[in-house]
Amino acid sequence: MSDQIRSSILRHLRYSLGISESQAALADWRTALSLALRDLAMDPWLEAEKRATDEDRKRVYYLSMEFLTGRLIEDAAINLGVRTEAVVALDSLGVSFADLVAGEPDPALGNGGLGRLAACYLESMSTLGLPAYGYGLRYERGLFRQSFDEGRQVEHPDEWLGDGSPWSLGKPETTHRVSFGGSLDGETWNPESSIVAGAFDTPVAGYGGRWVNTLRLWAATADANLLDLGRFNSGDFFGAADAETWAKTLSRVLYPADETDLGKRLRLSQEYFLTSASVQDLLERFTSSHTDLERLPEFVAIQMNDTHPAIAGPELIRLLIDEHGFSFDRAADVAVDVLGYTNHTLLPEALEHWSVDLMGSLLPRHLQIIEKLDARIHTTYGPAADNVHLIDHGQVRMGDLAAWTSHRVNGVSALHSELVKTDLFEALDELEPGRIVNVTNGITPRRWLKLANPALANLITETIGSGWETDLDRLRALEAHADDPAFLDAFGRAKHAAKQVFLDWARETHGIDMPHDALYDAQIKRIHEYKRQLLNILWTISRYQQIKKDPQGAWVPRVKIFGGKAAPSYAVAKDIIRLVNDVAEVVNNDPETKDLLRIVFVPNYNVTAAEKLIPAADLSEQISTAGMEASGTGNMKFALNGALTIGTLDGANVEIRDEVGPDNFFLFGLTTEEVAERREQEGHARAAIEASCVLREVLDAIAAGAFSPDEPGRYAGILDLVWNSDWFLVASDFDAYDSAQQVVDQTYREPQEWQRKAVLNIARMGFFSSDRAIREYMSEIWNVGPTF
Ligand code: 26V
Repeated sequence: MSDQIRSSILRHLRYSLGISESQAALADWRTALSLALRDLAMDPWLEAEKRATDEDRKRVYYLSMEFLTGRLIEDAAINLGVRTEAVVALDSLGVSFADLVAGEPDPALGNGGLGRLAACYLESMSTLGLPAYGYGLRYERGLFRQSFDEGRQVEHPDEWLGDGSPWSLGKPETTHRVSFGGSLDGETWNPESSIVAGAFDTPVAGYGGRWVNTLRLWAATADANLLDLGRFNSGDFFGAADAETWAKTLSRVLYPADETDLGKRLRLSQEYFLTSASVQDLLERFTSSHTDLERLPEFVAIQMNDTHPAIAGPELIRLLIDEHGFSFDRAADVAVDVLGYTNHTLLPEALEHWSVDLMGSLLPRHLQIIEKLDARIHTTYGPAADNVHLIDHGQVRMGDLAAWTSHRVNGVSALHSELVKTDLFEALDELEPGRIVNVTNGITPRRWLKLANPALANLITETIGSGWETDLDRLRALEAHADDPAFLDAFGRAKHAAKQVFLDWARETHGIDMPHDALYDAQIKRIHEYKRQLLNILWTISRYQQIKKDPQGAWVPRVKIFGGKAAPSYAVAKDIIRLVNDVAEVVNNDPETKDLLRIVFVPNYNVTAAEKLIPAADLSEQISTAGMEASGTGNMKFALNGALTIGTLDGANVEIRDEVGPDNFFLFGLTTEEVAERREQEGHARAAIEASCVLREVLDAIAAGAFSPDEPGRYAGILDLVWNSDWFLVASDFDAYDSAQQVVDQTYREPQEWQRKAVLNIARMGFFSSDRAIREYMSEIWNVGPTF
């Protein structure tokens, strides 16, 4: 096989790229290897599509505005079973696989958890042999690249397409016209303009290479009609291209905000562009081999990843009525049977709504359909549905629209799904019991263990054999080794090796140095007040102050690692980033403390950084205000890689703790119910601060400018929030967090005890495989039977 790969690389270098071996730069070898691997995926890819068609299998369509795939080369090589062969082939050509992969762009087509979940799920659907398409947008620019300037976040454009994107196959013959604006004549829509969506396909190979699905990303394509020749000929060259510029804008940028709906008109246009192109595409596939659209639900399941594609219901209904002669009621019934909706957040500011004016001007026919859907709910359920409104106060509520046009609504952890029932869609749960279900998130063990952590993956395979890659429950067999000192030693060496990989990467990529022998304590995720990076840095300051008081004390050396981006418009989140960096500047340069406490803010956190960092971590910070983190998936990745969690009873933390056992999890903090009660108490923040001398001292130091001597008032805003409102209960949870951190230290002082707990965490993580999650979607939501 390595010979075959070698000659394929050479062939692509010469005949696809037109470059001779002696002239090839590393980037050329990278492209050639990508093309060679893509070739290996091609036969199973075409075969999968053929089989799905021949056997008339039900297909799943996963609609998502975000797919955070991470780098593709190594993942494809592993899943196609040729990683070793690819390394050997390149070696024989004098090229290092590691160097080659290190320069691969990481497509940042997502903001965070929701986009990464979509990528894990696509990979699992392929591994399970489920015929599926991921549908998304091919943003020219992904999420911004982050750097720091004097501690402040600076955003730079992301240029992920710079390498010509060898993995994505343009399909010029696959296009759909998406219409906008115009007017209604009764129920006839006369749109004002349209934009052509062109398909770009990326293969998603399942583990073992037996099945390959498609990630189809839509790009706004050049369309001759868009150039206004009249204006052009009259000399208005720029004005002539206005329509074309607007069209191209649709797939230009990914929204970097995950808490506000900025740029409303563009954002809604992007969502409709994705949804309409995808629904047209899947209907075309269906009608090419079927005649009876009434039977669509037997052959098609559409999953809406949050409300971003929630216009799918009205769009499908529109197409069934306007193009296929359905009645409104039949069309609505079919749509509900086909659609499913996953909710990923309860945060009110992230629940999308669009003004009736905007919806009416951009999508008048859809607005009309939404009004009819709203009326239908009230005729069906009568007064019991009095509180249900798809349109309210001049706003179209996309969460309610998605929920009421789906046969299943799911939350992403047990706790979150309960809150979806009680706090978000109470009427739906009462009127249609059983419609709201839970599917706890999962992660793919291929990328998050086998690829990211070869040292640990090899140890596991040596100890319990292979097979865990596709049956993660087999990790349970590691329990039998949790008391074996030789095995624990080997685990310690694997962790040590992973730390070395992270250290080398951090030094080479970012010029950051840190001690090797320390407790690596990491919090990596979007910067959000509810995730409470602030709690973490306040505690870090308290540790600094304690060490300063007792520099000879028996402190457990710690490296506090932070990673994450703030939405460019989220001022408080940006202040938190700056505070972490300012504190790092003081602590890391203090000779008395720098070997005992180090703060590292890894810039530009992304999938690649996560792959380096997670295997190296000893402690995973999952410290959100209870009730606010829908699930979390980083929490699962850390535990699978043998980090212990310090966390609140929030999201999937609850289930992680249930699985690994309370003794193997550092729990602290208020529960969801206690959070609600505490928020009702007048002056709770001030009371909590006054009861905690440790916290008080921390806040006083910040206020005195200890970390911003040139501008002592820099953090007045943050301090005011903590003292006077503290919605996220940083002050209320501080002392409990501090106590839990003391237990962390005590445990870490007993290396075998720590390692035993870490191994038990790994052994009990089987449940959190995305294969399990996808099987649940298959049986509870998509109604598709087992595959292979
Ligand atoms: C909202 C918006 C609003 C408009 C602008 C762009 C944008 C982009 C994303 C979002 C919603 C973000 C929701 C999200 O990522 N939720 C996370 O989903 C993870 C996967 O289920 C879950 O583990 C995290 O707990 C949850 O925060």
